[in-house]
Amino acid sequence: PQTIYLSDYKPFGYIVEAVELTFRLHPTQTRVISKIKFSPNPDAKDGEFFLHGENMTLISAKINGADISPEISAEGLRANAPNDPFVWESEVEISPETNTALEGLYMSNGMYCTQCEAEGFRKITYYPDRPDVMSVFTVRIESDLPVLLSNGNPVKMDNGVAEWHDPWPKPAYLFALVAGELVNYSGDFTTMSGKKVDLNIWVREADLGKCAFGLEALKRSMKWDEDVYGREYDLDVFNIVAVDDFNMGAMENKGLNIFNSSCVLASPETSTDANFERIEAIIAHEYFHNWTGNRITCRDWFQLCLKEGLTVFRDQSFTGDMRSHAVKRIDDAIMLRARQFREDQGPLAHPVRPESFVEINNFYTVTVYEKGAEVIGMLKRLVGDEAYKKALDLYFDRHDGEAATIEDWIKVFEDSTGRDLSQFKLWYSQAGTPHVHVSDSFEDGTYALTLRQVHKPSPGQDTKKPMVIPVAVGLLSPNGDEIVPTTVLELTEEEQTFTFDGLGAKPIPSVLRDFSAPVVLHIDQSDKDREFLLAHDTDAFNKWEAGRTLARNTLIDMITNNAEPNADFLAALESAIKDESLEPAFRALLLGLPSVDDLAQTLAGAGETPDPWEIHAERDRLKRAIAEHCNDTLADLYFAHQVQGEYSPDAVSSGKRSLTNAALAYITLVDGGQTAQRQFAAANNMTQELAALSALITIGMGEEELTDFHHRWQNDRLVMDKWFSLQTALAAPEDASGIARRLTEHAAFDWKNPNRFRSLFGGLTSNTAGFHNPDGSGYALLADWLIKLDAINPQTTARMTTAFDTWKRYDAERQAQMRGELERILGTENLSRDTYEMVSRMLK
Ligand code: B3K
Ligand code: ZN
Repeated sequence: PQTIYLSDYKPFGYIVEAVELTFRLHPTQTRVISKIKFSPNPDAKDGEFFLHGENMTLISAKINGADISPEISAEGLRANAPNDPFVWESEVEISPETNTALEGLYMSNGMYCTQCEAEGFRKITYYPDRPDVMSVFTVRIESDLPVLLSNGNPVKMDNGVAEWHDPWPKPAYLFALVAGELVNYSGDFTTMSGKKVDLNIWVREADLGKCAFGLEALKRSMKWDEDVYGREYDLDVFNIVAVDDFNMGAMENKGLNIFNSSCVLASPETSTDANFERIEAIIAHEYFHNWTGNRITCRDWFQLCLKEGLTVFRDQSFTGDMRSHAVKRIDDAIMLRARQFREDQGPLAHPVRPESFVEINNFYTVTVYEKGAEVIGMLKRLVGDEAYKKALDLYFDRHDGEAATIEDWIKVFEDSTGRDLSQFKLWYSQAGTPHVHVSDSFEDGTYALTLRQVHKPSPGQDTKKPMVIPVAVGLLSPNGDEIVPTTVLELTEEEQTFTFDGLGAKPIPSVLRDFSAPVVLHIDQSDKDREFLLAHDTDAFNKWEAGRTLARNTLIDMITNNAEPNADFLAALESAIKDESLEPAFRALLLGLPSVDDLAQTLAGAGETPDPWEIHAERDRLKRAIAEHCNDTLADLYFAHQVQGEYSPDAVSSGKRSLTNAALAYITLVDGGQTAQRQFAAANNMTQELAALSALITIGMGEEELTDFHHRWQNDRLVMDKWFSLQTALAAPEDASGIARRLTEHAAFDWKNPNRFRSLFGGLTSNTAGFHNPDGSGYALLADWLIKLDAINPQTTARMTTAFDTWKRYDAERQAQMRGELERILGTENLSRDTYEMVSRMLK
């Protein structure tokens, strides 16, 4: 397979003035007729006329009305084109029903839908399928299906024919088409300039009762983007469609967002608080793309973080504003460390802006998205809120309607602040998680903090330069007062010392407040200091972090030295969770422990060989110790914070539920399951039901409840996904792979549906100890199924191979087994390019 390099970028030889498409829909013989006005691009030297096109039959091709016979390959077609403006016409035939890759035009439960990002449009018709080619699209759909949708505004709706026009020039990856027997849940929004926009969520009739929350979330997003970024919506309608078969979460197609049904449909009975929050965030994310992604898009796919990092940053701020900034920041840090630091630690590490790829779909990663968002957060922290706002206004002004680059983005900040950001730009090109080592001293009233940055090698990058790292710091006096409020230290050299004068006593430092940079912090603080910070830090993130570090330290001590759980930690935790001045959601986070994978990452980072079974056992031992030590407190919390009355997914109620359910998980370890059984029986919403069921499964009970759950929910596919994932995710280490294998034989295991496949196997691979069964059964089972899935759906397969990306962490036997499975996958005949690239990178 061919590797594409950022350094090879060349503009396309032609400008696309306008595109007219006609679709005659048919399950296996859809005709796509295109009429496209091209003119030579004065900015391009190479005028070759090459159009991408895959998996289609060319029926006819014309230039300026005359038939031509282009040269056709597996990737597209080449023709001789005039040096003047001309009209290209073609007709192709494609087969949506047999398109199991779910890329291009495909069918899901009788409905037609599309997914074009990144390079799916080339499976629909011949076209320059690259993001820097932007044009105005008019689309005509011919079909007997009642609902026919495309981008932009509706022009005409007759029986069997619909016409749509999108006035905003866009790249082909934002094209979308939907046709089906759908109904709409509708509403409207009046924009800041007084324009009324029709809003619709299109679903199958049975799902109409699950749309209300999504529509309200959409309205909140539209309002927030006006209030906070000054961005107004720009079409008469905004449509969202829910699809059951979808490779990812959702897609920001202009005016026609397509969503995995799991990321938009919600009801109290079927969705958890976490589902509601995630749905709100994804709706916001896709909506925010209208400006950061659609109005301003990417010049090429290497610039993916330009739209994704920024849009994630925006959706994170939105969630913070809607709910709690402290809780959101902690959630994001947990997720970044669990997934992005893990990626950075292994063979798949790559810069936020990669420099080469084989299959771009493999680079929709936590590094591009979440680390990309962190980079923007750092930029904002360095320049300040006002300057950030000014820079963003300039960005929208200067680049509206363009396909931009990271250079353009950085330049906007340089021009509006006068700052030189060339060193900051290293965040886009250097892979890996920086480590920051902190030491301190105190003399004559002066406190000195010395920060040193260390960069480990990553694939293709042996040595690295010092980066700009914003380290937010505050100082507390030994009596608990904050004597130096948060200030941002800019670490730009390998080592720097920062001093604070006029202090009466040696302060206790609170370093990397609000998780101000995506780095691993090494600071030699005593347990006493951490307990002090847990009790007194004014920064919510570091307050939580102090508790988390204490938990991590005692766990590492238990794992490596067979130590007893640290009694001081248990006492400090108990007093923190009792503190009624802290919001319940925050206290729930304090009760969470680092995951098995997280601890394995920590041990591997320290040069040790983690054993997931041992980690799991010690983590269980600490959980029991907490449950016993805090027994009465947990019971008090559980009863005192129960939410009464009708279910509402708001932040306050869901925060209370997360606290009572965190307590329930501990209570269940010592009460034989009776509280959980009672909660399960009484639950009137999925949050309470699932938390109780999870607690029971974790102690090896819940068999009856699982049967009952299955019985009640067998006709709800989203709830059944939970049923599958719960069992594999929570199974005991020695049972997990056997349970997973048994579930693959269940009649409801529809492996071709990505949600169902991910629920079973995503559950298994999230069960770190279960997946890493020393007998290799977890590895073999996953590899068998990935090989099977690759033949029909490369994208989802390639993504799930990342379960193996930690293979080098483990002992020789586990390594050999995992490597063996990776080699078996790589040796599969007709392996997809997607999976080939992922597995070969992991084996390198
Ligand atoms: N832009 C899409 C992701 C497309 C993934 C293609 N493999 C969703 C999002 O980030 O909003
Ligand atoms: Zn996105």
